[in-house]
Amino acid sequence: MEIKPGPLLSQINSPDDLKKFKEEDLPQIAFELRDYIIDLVSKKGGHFGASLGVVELTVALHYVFNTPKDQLVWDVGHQAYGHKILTGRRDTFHTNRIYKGLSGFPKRKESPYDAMGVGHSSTSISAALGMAVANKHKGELDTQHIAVIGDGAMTAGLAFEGLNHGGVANTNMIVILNDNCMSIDPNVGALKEYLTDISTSHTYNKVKDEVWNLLGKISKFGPNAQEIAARVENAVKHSLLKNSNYFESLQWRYFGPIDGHDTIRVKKVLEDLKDIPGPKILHCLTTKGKGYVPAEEGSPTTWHAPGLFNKETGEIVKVVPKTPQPPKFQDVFGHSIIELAEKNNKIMGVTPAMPSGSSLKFMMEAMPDRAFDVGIAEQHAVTFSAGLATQGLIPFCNIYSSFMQRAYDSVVHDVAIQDLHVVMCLDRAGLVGADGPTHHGAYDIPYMRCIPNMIVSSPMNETELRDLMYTGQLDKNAAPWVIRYPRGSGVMTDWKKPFKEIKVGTGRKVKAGEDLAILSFGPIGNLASDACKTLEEKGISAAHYDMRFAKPLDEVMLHEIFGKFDKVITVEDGCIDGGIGSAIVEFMADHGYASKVKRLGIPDRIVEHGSQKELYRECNYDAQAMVETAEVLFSKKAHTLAG
Ligand SMILES: Cc1ncc(C[n+]2csc(CCOP(=O)(O)OP(=O)(O)O)c2C)c(N)n1
Repeated sequence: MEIKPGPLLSQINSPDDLKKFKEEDLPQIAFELRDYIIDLVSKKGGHFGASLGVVELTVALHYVFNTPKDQLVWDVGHQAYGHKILTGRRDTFHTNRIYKGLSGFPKRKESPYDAMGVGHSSTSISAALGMAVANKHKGELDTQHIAVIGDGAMTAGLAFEGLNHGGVANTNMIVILNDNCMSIDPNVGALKEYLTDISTSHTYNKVKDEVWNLLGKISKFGPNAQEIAARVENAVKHSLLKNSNYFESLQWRYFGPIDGHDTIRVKKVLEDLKDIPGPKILHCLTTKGKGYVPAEEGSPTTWHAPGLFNKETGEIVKVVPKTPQPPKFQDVFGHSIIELAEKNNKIMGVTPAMPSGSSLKFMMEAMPDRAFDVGIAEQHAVTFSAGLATQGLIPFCNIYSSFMQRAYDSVVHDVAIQDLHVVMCLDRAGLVGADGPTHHGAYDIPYMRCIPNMIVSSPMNETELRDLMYTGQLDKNAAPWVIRYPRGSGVMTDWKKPFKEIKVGTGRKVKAGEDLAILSFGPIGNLASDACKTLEEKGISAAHYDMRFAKPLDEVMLHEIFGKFDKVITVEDGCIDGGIGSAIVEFMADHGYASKVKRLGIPDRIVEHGSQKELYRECNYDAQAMVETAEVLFSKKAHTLAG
């Protein structure tokens, strides 16, 4: 069924079209925009609650500001669906997150309205500040710079760094703090408590009202806005606001909190703020999932990205499989860590804001004193884990591979150099699918294997994940550890087997063969198993080895492999450059072997979004690619012999 925009929204192909409407039409436009998002996401999937929460803000921003000249930077970008629809992408929005379709996040190559590409959190203030300083330098003083950041993203160190610099940079900049009290899971930490206090304090709100009364005059005064702004500032200075407000103390003029769902109010406030020079912060209170009852009344975490759902009933579509299905690796992690922690009281769990995504929430529920959500704070999560480890505890610090990029120095400086026993579970390692390049866990094998003292492992299946977790927590294996595993399900339904130790630095032969060897790392090895079967049918006998460790490598096994096979294929769900294939080629060179090796994995380019299956195909490391690669290795030999 075709999804039709409402009568006003259907006339809007750009912010210029939006500006043709009268102020009193804006609530209706917001209503239609919300409805369009609900229609589309219910049928096509994607992020949901966050975009619904900023519909009014999005309409007001594009109405008031002169985008794309004015630079509008969304934080994380999962809430930018309304922005995309208003900026010329309404009719292509049904391709959102689909292979070759629109990106689910703002993307510079997609539109001039996407001032900054994004996907990771808390970048917006620094990016907008850089733009503001650049435009000041160029003399473009009339350009506005707006960062829209959630209360969750505001908890990250990077956001603080931007605020700290921005407070003294004296640029034309507005930060809109979109405060809905939620991250993906409930927001955590002292800043969250502070924001709640400031939104509910009577004393504070009395002062705020005085400020607003003055501010309200600015529109009338027009050209004298600067003078009025100075008076506002004085009023603020002489009140308790300056002393009690976090943002004011960092030299940002703080306004709000205001109701972020009152389109006309938000529009008016933005118009006023436009004329006030210097760094400003507008605190908007919003509700995640606003305007869609099942989302407002249900769990915001579920409605963050609910998958397909019935718009009328709010029922989330669940395909009930006829046969038992393998669990997600995340759930294997989540249940296994509890089993291990019950036996070993030194084990602790740490997640930076992904308790549901990583399934650490099971441990947080079962053992609240031993599992922590530390907020969107990857760097802190790693160094905090290092601190726990100095005192003899064994933290399992679970971080998505791509988010771990942000914590690299902590890994080197606080874990590896200190030689601490921290088990870093890298979730979403490899190509993640629809979230695309910002979220692909492409680089962790090289960036971890180059660090001394590091053990880098990956399981081919669920029980291997359990066994690596078990092995990683044994005192005799105390070292900085990495266990990487991908998004999604494994292959075993009967996975809850007794834990077994795996000797560190050992792989295993999955299948014997005579003609060539395929060496895989991680669950991509299951596709290698499929490839071996096809090759067998084609008369090529392929051996298959599951490497399990990228560091230390199983040198005994590698000697055996290179002693026997002159054709080898390596395959990994990670970037080829510097990955395990590279490690194997280094081994080969170091030991004087001369086999023909073909390395498969993520190529040296940015891989866009699509399903994992589509992307493995595109990147040439699915089962078919392995078969074709093997055939090429053989045909080359045939050619050489003939020549
Ligand atoms: C560096 C990083 N860590 C974790 C995430 C995963 N993540 C995506 S959205 C989100 C919550 C953001 O909360 P908030 O900023 O309050 O925005 P809201 O969803 O509430 O609108 C998290 C943790 C991320 N995108 N980037």
